[in-house]
Amino acid sequence: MDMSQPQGITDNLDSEPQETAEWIASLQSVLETAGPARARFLLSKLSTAAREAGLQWRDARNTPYINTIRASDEPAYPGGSDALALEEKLAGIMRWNALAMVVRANRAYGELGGHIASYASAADLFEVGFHHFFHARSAEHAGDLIYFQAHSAPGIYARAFLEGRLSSHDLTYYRQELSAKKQQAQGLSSYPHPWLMPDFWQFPTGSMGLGPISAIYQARFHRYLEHRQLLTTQSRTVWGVFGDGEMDEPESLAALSMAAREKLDNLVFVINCNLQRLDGPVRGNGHIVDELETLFDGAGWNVIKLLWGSDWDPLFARDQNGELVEALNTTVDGQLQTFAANDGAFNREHFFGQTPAMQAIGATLTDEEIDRLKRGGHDLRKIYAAYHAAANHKGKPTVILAQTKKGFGMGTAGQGKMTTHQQKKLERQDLLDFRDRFQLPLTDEQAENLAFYKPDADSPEMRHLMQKRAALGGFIPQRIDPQLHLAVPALEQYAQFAIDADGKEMSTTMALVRMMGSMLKDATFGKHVVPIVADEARTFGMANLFRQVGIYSAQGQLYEPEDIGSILYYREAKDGQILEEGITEAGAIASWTAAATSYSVNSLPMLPFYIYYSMFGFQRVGDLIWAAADQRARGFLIGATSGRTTLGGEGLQHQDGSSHLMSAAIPNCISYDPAYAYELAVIIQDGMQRMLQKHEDVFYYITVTNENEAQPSMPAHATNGILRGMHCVQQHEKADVRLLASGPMLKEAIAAAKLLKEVFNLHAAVWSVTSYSQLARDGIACERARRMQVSDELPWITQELQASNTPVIAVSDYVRAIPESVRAFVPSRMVTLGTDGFGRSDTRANLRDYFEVDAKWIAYTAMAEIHANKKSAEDMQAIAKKCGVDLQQTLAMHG
Ligand SMILES: Cc1ncc(C[n+]2csc(CCOP(=O)(O)OP(=O)(O)O)c2C)c(N)n1
Repeated sequence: MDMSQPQGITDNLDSEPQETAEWIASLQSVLETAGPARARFLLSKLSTAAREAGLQWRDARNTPYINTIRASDEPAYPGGSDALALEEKLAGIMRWNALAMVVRANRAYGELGGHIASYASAADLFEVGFHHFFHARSAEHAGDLIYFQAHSAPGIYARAFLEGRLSSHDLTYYRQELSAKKQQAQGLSSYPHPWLMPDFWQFPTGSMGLGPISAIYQARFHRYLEHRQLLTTQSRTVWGVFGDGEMDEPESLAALSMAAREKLDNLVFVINCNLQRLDGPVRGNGHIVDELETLFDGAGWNVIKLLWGSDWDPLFARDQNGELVEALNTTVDGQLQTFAANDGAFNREHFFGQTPAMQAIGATLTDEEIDRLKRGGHDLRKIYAAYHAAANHKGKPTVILAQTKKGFGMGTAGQGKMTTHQQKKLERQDLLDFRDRFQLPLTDEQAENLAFYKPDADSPEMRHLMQKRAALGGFIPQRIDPQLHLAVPALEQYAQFAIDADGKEMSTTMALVRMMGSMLKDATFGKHVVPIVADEARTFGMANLFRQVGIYSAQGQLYEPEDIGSILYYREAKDGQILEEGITEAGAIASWTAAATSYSVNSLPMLPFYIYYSMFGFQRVGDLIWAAADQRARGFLIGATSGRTTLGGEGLQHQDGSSHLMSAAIPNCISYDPAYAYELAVIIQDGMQRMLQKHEDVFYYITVTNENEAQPSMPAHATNGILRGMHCVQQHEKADVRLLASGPMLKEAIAAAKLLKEVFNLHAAVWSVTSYSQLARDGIACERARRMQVSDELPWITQELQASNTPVIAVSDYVRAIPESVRAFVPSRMVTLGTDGFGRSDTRANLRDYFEVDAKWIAYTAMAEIHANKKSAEDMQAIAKKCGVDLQQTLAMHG
């Protein structure tokens, strides 16, 4: 027999049932007499023997389509059947109020939208957490962190209503934040949002996929704080309740192996496998649960399948020859959905009717009982058992794959229906059925009118609800901003070298790293700094920090690094401070967000600097940056090797000409593109003060470059202009032209001014524009203030340029749209130069020539404006030549 052949289909058929039974009996006997450890040992020995014999056998990653936790291993339910009954009742009330909220809003305004079916399927999963597991922040407990599935928000509002945190008046303003304000109500945001409901929501999970990766890095950041002895986080668990469809998102799965590698047993995912997403089944032709089991198990997670309710246990007990389990193994999700959408009689015929043995099992139940057979995620007892196991599992993160029915309880109106996701209107009869299904004490009229229902405060269910939350420390979710004071170091302490640079050559990246290195040395402040990189620390000259503060590694360093003899050796340490995330910008930004919101989540302000290739920031992980903005992050994003022409040689995928366009759209992101080290210092100092001392919910995006240049010392009185967006670096009373330039373009503008003087004896004044986007925002704000009759103040750029009406040339190493954004506030003719188009691989000089942004092109553009319509084409060509530009050749080459 050729034992090297992989297993074939015929191997699945049992040719020797007697022999099989003997093997199984032996295993059971070992289990009973010697215990599970011995049984596991023998199985692994058998597996080794099989491998050595060349069998090419490996255990399937999938377990059968049944619950992982056996009924006999379930812990007692806290409070017993009384508590169970009350909690079931409460879950019904939550479901009703959530439904009523959505349907009412849409009856009034059909455009508002909202979701019923998702929370209807997730309610029990949420409720067991709320009653028994989710700790609020209190004197005794720092609080668990829960990432709630965003579109199940109505369920969270419904709970807050019973808890007395929201009134019925508030509930009528679901998805109507603006109208609510006018009516002294708390508007309820569609999805969790820390700006719109700042005392309530902690994590903005509305964009699918961001919740899972954020939860993982949040749990990891807790470990980091713990290992650095900054915070005790051991009792805290990060929970994430997500949809099975959401697992399609690459970000959802992106960090699974990291979570396992870091042994994040402070992390639990609950995936609500209602088998449906928006359009239809998640895996109609397969099992999403099995697929996720394989993925999570393969990544190293503890996987708990929670598929069937307690009423299935007697059915499995009767399943002598395994036909029921085999039917579940082979019934694909699309079919399971159809079973969910149909009644008991249908299920008897089409599911239990498959074999005589199954028919016999089905015959023990009435149609009504078959209809009510619960999936695991709707059985509080089973859910409790799974959560209990997850919360107590050591050494691995846990995922609970909970099978539910989408639109549970919505009957023929929605349960398991293909279109249920978007259902937000219910007919009268559907409402009455729903009321009856969950035994709500509402009259027909109340049900029809979608009355919110809250039992009396001294009713058993309300007392139970309040007692349970009191025992877990209070209500959740809850967001705080404790406004803790953190003294930031004085500018001179870490950036004197930049203020008094005196012509010293350095790049702005070098300056930044040096500033950060000094800050890290500060005895009290330094420990709050979190340097983050995604495998580019050496690119940015940060290797010196490896030795200085170490790279965080939960395991420390288990090897002797190759470069141990070097003073900059690669030092990993359990209390290391640098987060070296590897090549995952998504992971790095998730870490940054965890650090940047630590002031709220942990009442421990941290100051993260995430330094990355600017091209791989807003473009690559822009949605995660928006989520950080939503979460009111405070920290620095440093776009290094920035600029379309300043990163020579790298070609179009690495050269960034657009990040400032994207960052400008985020309202609480303050962007700067400084030219000089001293500007960088002033900006960082102001940023630290605003974020850490004034508790402003802003974060900074600063681009730095790797171009070495002579750094001037800071002129007097420059601070205000630097921060507002522009300051004059070369003044001239009678300037013929004004040059505005940001970042690396400033030196080109200065060189252009020199050229204009030397060749044409014309004078140019030059401004360093540290931020076109801040100038534009200021301009828009001033314009509105004037319109609203509150202020006459002119925009800063207008103030700077109003002294004359000579032409303005505004240059950027980014697309023209960036300097264009200030045009409305420039009181004279203006031309913008920028780097629109695809990048190229070449030298900086050639790139700047190609994009027509270098000194000679700036000078020629200035001449063209000075002489606008006054010179012949020949004269202009001659002027261009004097500037060093050949117009005809350029047109011939580039069009
Ligand atoms: C990035 C992103 N893409 C699309 C959506 C729109 N969307 C909201 S919910 C949803 C379906 C969710 O399905 P699932 O995760 O299975 O959750 P369920 O509602 O079934 O519980 C979609 C496509 C979104 N919110 N975010």
